[in-house]
Amino acid sequence: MASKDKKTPNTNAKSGGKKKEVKKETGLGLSNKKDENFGEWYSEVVVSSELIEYYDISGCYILRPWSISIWEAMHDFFDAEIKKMKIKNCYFPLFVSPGVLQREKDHIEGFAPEVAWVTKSGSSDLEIPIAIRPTSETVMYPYYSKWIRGHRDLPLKLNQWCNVVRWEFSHPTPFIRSREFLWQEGHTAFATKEEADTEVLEILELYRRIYEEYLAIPVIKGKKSELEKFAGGLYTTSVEAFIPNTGRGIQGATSHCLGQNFAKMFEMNFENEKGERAMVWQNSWAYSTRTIGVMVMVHGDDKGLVLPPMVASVQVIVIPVPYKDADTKAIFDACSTTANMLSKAGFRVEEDFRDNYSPGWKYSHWEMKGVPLRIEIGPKDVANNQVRVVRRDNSAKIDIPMSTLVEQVKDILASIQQSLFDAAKQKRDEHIKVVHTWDEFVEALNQKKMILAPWCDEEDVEKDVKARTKGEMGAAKTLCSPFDQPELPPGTLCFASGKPAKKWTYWGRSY
Ligand code: 87F
Repeated sequence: MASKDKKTPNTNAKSGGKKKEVKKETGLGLSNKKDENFGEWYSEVVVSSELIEYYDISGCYILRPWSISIWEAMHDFFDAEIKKMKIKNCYFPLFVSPGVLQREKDHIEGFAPEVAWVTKSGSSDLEIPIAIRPTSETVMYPYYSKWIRGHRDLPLKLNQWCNVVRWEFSHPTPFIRSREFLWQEGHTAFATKEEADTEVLEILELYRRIYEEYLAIPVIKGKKSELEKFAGGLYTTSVEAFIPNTGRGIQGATSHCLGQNFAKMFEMNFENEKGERAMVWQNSWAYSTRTIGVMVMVHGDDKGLVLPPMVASVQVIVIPVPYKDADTKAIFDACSTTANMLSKAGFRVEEDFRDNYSPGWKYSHWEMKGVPLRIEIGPKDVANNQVRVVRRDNSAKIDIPMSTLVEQVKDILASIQQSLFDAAKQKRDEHIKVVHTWDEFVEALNQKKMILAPWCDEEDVEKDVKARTKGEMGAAKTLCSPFDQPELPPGTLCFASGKPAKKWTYWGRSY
């Protein structure tokens, strides 16, 4: 093992590296506290838990196996679900020719500064510079146009798992805002708007499930305002999460109905059943590695990462606790037996048999990495045919007889998954404030709340709210209008304009 890894739980610890050398228990972990120094805490957690390593290009990060395994857990779920929906995977090139990119120039205008270009090969300039995909509409749709001829070619439902590059200039944050990130992008084309509308919501439901069932993070499903929607589309739906420590909302994933805008630009039309030319209806949808950042921010604590069991590549870590004069072999054998038993039962288990680290060091290490359950086995446990189980989320310790271990581990992991969600939801809900007036709105914003307010749904009013709340912390904007709308009694007025309100909308500062 590389000497760097040995430093994990305690960046100040001596990491000498000689085998056999038993490390002192330092009890040290993170040097920043989540509630005192959130930004620094986050930067420290993502590195110390071995999710990422910083890279020498700003805004780019190395995703280490620990983060990729989380990405894979979500991938496996989502990929299987979209296959049930008859969506097929494909792969289009990373590069975009400038001509095609320009074809959607209306909506790309705002995004243009973020597009990265390849201008040289070796030392010679390319005759025509080549763009790197920031998203793949312009890459894919010329071929959709070619492949879609008649109504029998529809629906065309493709997805790709890939990287994209957006040369952001605002402050980069690992997972949350990076210049290259991983995502899946789905691009589908239908004969009718009804089919497209249905799919938008089916995909959004999968995104809700990724957040709520896998990452244990409550989200709000809703529709984006005209100002905040994807400009190239007809309407945008999203799942919105909330980071209590910063009081910011964060868009978790988006599912767009593109309408026929791109069909016009890229001439995606087909002969319908009546023999007439018709234009396709399209959707596009994506979630990215940002999901992992939201998970770290919501569940992490002062000991490091906290992984929901559903996405943990190691759900249970087994650690031998040998004492002087104790029968070490019996302890190690009990660890292996335990790990094998749990592994056979379908849990993701590992043993930490390294002999150059003390049990205490190992406890801190696996706590830092967020493993949901730790099993400690010492001489007393061997004698009693039991193990000691410690929960990462609440530090509860339980002695469990080997005879009921499998069932109990199953129950405890389920309970951890549920508790994480419940705790996150309770905290999120405490930060939601319903307001009716501008003064209440400003007060709630200063208290870092996510605000639910009746709104007239006018773009000028939204722009005005942005302008009036501009400041060091960033302006407030609409997050979404929840599908689940509270009752809006007749006569309710917009909190910002005083005009009749049309809907309830979530507002807040956001990432
Ligand atoms: C940055 C540079 C160039 C976002 C960009 O949300 C273009 C864009 O089109 C751009 N940043 N977007 C919008 C992406 C829309 C849409 N694409 C497919 C999605 C889901 C997946």
